[in-house]
Amino acid sequence: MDMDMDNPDSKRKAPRRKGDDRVILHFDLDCFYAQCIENANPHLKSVPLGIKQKSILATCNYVARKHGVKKLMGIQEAKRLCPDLVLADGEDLSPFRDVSKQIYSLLKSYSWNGRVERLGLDEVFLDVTDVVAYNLGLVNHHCLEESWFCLSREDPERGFAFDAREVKGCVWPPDFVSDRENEGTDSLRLRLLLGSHLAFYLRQQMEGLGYTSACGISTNKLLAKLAGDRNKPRNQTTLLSSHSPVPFLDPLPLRKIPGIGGKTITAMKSLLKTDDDDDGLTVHNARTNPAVSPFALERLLAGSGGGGEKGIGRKVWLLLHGIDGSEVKPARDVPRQIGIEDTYRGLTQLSQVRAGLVQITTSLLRRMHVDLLDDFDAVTPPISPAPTSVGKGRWLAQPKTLRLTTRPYHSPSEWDKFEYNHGRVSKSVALPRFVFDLNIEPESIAERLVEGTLMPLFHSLNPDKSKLCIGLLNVCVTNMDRAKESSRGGDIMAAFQRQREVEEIRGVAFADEPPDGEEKAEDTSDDTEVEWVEEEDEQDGVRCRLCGCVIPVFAVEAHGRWHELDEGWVEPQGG
Ligand code: TTP
Ligand code: MG
Repeated sequence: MDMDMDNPDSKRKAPRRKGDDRVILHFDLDCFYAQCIENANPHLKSVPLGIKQKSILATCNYVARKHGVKKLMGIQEAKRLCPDLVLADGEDLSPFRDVSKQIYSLLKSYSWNGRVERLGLDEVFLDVTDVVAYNLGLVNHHCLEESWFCLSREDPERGFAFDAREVKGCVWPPDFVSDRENEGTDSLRLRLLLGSHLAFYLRQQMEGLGYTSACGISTNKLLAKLAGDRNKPRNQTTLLSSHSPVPFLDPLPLRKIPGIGGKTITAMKSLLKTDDDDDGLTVHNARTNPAVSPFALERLLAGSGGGGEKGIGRKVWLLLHGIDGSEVKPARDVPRQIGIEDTYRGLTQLSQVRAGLVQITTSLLRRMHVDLLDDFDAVTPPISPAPTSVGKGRWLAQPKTLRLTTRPYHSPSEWDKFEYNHGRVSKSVALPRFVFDLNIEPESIAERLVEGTLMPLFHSLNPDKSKLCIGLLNVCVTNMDRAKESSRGGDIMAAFQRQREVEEIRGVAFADEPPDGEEKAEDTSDDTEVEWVEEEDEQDGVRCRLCGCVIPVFAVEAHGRWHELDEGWVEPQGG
């Protein structure tokens, strides 16, 4: 790297771009929960629809957005703006999770390198560098309009026809003029162009399942995500910044940059000596201010002063220049952990705690059957009912650890005092083997697990019964033990084989299995990697520590629960 972190004078050197030989797609489903509900109730597609969680809208469809209704708006305000707004309940996340899984499986099935990463429930990154490189070699430069995009190395007939003279969908900058004559055959433009046609094809496949989406096409995750945001809904944008992404980023509010959180923005404001509100503070303001340098940012954000990790200054500096070396993580066929939680207005009796735990644990066991058994149905309808009977099939992975987490109840008046997780305590034990017995109803297993394991854990976490006032219970299984051929007598390989066959029947290639020890790939030491999870909170509503959205105080709880989905698929219950 050509920057010297210890030398403030190095601050004006343009950072070297890295990773721009990749082609990255970022898909974000349009008004996701609303589309799920609409597909189950098609008559709702043409009316303004809001999806309600407690007293706010988790989302709303685009018909409602035309009336000024917005995501995370309070119901009252939304009704005032749009009296005809139809409200649907969005407390039960199971149908959204099922659709999310279905869309993810679809996209995964088109990947050659297995780099397919979910972000939340409705966003997916795909690294298609290899597919694009392969197709680059197939382009006939004498007949671009009759090009063929090949989706399989084995079967040249699997693919689609396309016109390689133009990028598909929107481009940025909108007035981009290509110098095709001089760009050569391996130009960045041509690779992004191929990426744009693949993105369009994949969006059409998702539409075949009933789901429209926005997509960004660029050379790294940061830029792909931001590009996709440009033209929503049901559209796509290719960032053709063959020289520099800086003009694209410069006008954006700093808070829009994933990886730059509220804490960074507050610190930055002090460095810039500005009182601009968050929307007024742009990337350009920060990038061009003489006080801002990797060195100054490091001093400000890392160590004792800022509390950030070493190297944060440089990371932020690179972000301001559109540089993000972070890899699209390899796809997982089983989640890292599965957790279910519920929030309460203060449980004071042990009998209430016990009942809550039985309910959560029953849901958790059902979720384990869906996510960890190999008999998944590849052609499930978009909204499928949660399984209610005893599970079938074989375990693809068995979690070894059971964790209970509790948190005291915080009344709404305390929400601005405490973070969402304030007072959370957890304890883990080995998960008893009887939970994997598929001949016993989940309800019976749950009763046994609560009585024999979870209640004792609860007592050790909350020894003082006289002060009981529980606001949250979370039960989670983790530490997955993937089934091996040797220990399963060949079952697991047969399972993967069956899974492949199902995929092949659908006419798509199955992604390579991620290598064992895939965690390593996530823990990359790449020094231009962006942290995709950030931390901080703020006044004026509350700035979410994870996504940077400012949300009304009353929505903090619901929003926090929603974010649990990002990490390990933790599913909140209604209530
Ligand atoms: P988003 O992708 O942020 O929103 P969206 O898909 O509804 O709308 P858009 O067309 O702008 O992409 O989030 C995906 C889903 O996650 C959303 O449908 C509802 C849910 N969600 C919450 O439950 N709470 C939240 O705070 C947010 C931001 C989203
Ligand atoms: Mg979305």
